Amino acid sequence: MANVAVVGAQWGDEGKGKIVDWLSNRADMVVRFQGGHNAGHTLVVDGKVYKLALLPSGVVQGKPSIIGNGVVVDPWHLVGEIEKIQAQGVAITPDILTIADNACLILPIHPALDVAREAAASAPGAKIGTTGRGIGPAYEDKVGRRAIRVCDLANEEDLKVKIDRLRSHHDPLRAGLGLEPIDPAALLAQLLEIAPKILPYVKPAWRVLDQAQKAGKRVLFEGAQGAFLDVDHGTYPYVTSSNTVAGQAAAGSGIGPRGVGYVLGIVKAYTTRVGEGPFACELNDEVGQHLAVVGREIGVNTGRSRRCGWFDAVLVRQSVAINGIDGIALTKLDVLDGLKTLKICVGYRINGEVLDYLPSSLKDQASAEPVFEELEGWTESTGGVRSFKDLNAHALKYVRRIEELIGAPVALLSTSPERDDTILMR
Ligand code: 2SA
Ligand code: MG
Repeated sequence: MANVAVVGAQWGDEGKGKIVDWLSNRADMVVRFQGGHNAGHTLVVDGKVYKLALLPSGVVQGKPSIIGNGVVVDPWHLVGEIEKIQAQGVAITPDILTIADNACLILPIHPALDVAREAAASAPGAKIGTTGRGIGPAYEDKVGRRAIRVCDLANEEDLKVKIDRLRSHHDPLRAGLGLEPIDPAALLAQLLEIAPKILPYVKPAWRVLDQAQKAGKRVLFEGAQGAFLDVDHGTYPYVTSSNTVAGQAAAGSGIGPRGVGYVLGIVKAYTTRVGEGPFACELNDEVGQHLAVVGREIGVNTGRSRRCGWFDAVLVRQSVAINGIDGIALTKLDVLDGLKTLKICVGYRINGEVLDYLPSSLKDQASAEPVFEELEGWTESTGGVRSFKDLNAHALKYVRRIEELIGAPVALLSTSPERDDTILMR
């Protein structure tokens, strides 16, 4: 199949950046279909490091790239990111970058609301641990049918009307949080100032995609976050506000479901999550410390430390089902080097019963106790191993057991941050 969708199969930070980098080399076009600048990918191309949050990874390699309708776009952040990447010597032109005209904007009022709400959340469990980028409030305005969209930037009168509509919704909310009312003239001026920097890239993205399809181009759909941060399928309410699963690659870019192609789930050889929420396999001991330190588990985007734990096969099996994952890329196996015994979660004990799936109720999720299976670890280094036959027997056994438990094959194995340390398993 020509097209590939890359999705996080856990709670984000599975190492999508490196795999997307590796795959975008082989694609003709790269598309972002959800989330916003709450994503954070580091790309290393020809020894140069690029940090992207909103731009699709393809731009760095000069591949036509699309910011799809499912993305929420902070135009000021975007212009800043374009300028930063351009300063690194990458040409970003309207031939390379398309911004969907029907994508919704993140306005300065959104991060302000996001941050104020988090700060005001004092009841137990009320804090989500968001990235503070305004993602949630922007999607609220989108589904509330009052968002300002990218296409509105071309029309001052439309902007005025929409700003008024936003005021009637937001001003009471802002007052409740001690924020000043929206200053409509200032917001309008800000939007009119940024508009000419955005509009050259704005197109009906679905058409660009349709034409690429008809010309036989290979498209890479670049997911952000992970399946258990999905607003429907994740550990709600400790989720992001978009659908992060592979199905969204179609709706969030304007292509039919068959156009999505092969679904590659990115899976870390252990589990991490950032922010609040249930995490049955979390380790607060020296093994957790090992994973955090050796795995350098610090967020690209917000610099927050990630919570770490054992591999959760129950979670990933569920992810394989809800995403329609055809194969996985298993990352950071080398982080497990040197651990004597490895554990894999194969069930959850909840209210005295063992379940082989994660139930939807937050209470059940929070009380779930992992049922573990133990495997022998290895002392050999798997870091940088470039051929399947060079993996030691215990590491291979661990990989094979994961495949069995999750019901999907390991299509790629990544053994270091270097792009070339990627083993094609099949
Ligand atoms: P928000 O800001 O509303 O999306 O936050 C809601 C929850 O979602 C979590 N969240 C994330 N967790 C892990 N990684 C994220 N982004 C990755 C990064 C990018 C990736 O490296 O920064 O893997 O694609 C991410 N974005 C949001 C957040 O911690 C809250 O729990
Ligand atoms: Mg990341």
